[in-house]
Amino acid sequence: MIKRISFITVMIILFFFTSCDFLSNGGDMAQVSIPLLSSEGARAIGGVPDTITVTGYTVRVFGPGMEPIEKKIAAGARSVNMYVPGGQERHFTLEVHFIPLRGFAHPHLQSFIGRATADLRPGYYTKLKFTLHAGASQLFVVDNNNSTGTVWYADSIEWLSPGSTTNHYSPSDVDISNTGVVFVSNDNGDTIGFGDRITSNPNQYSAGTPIRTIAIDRERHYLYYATITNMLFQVQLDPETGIPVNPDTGGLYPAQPLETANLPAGRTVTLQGVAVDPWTGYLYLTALINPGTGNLWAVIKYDPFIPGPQQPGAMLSAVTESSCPQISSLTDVIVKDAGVFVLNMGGIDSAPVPSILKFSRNLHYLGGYGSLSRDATGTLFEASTDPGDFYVPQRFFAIENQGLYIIDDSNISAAPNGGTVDKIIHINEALSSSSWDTYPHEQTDEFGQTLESFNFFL
Ligand SMILES: [Ca+2]
Repeated sequence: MIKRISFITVMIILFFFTSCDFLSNGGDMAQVSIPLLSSEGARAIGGVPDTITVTGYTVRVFGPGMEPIEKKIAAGARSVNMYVPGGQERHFTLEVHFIPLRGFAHPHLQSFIGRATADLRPGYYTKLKFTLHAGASQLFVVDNNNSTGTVWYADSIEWLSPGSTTNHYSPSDVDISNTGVVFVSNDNGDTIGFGDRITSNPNQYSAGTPIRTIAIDRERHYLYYATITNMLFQVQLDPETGIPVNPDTGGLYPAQPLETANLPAGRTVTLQGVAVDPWTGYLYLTALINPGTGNLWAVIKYDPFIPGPQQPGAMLSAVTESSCPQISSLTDVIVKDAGVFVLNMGGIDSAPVPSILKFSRNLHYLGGYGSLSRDATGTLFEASTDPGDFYVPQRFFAIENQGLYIIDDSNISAAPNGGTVDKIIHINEALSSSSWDTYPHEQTDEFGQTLESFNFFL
């Protein structure tokens, strides 16, 4: 009997090794195929330049009623074949990892990403196609403590190859368009710089007003920006070039103002953060609104395309601090596969609230993580890089990279060199302390700056 079980076990193991795509033989699975080479029929991954060498692929799947799936595929694979639980709205991400060769225009890019959504019938076969755009990138971190400003960059949070460039603008945010062009907004002047890489002399898009934050829809080719006067704008990007220049006229596309003055929830008092849901094109906004009974912090789900009373754009739903007491004061927002994440900060001498709040795409509160790093008095910040210890989380960055990258700003004085104790944080979408990492790895008030000299916003 023992021998028989062993034989069956070996056969099962062999089965999985020889046909590892058969995740289950249950009747609720659907087969999905992604051709990677043109010899496999219509190649699914158009848009890969010949100035890169592909080093591998990752496929991720999520959807209602199923556990997320992640599958790694070696570089030489001809196609991806996998079994996925059948059902509606299976969201597939194909990430193509590569190393750049000579002549690749965007060496800060680390992957291309494509997305596809499919309804899968159990027992049926579906072939997926992807249009790829810029994916994971080097970490670009805006540092805006004075009127000159710096954009830091490094290959990873390990910061093995630090570098920086001083820009003539006062950088407030950075994002990357579908082709890999880098956009940096400016909250002192009124421009958004864009170019193939970070440069002190980029091309300029004049916004007319200083810009607090930007977000780029790489699927639908729009740049969004929110001004320090709390207006929201949409600018078309050319899909071929990824820049806001109309190829027919050579001129810049105009900025379309979107409706924010009369959101159904009330007047927008401040607009802090804007994020794009790449799956739908909807925006998520972090804002202080006034419904007429006083100011309320809110996370707003927003459709930028729906016709409005004067301008396009309308709120679809919102969650405010009156219904979600964990909301205190909000800075930035990001949309990942796992949901909508916002950066939250209470007063240092107020009741603690989580520093990161997680919501479903329909803005149901799913939980929080972290708190302000307080000293023994409980009323002052204390330098710490321990999991869950935050200063003032200001902004998400590296939007297409896996997990959450966060600028954690402070004005804690670092005694020997007079700067402030600031750090950058990485944590996974599950908000697991075991995934927590910071740069620098350790900090104290006295030696806040080790290898870097971040100042950020405070
Ligand atoms: Ca600071």
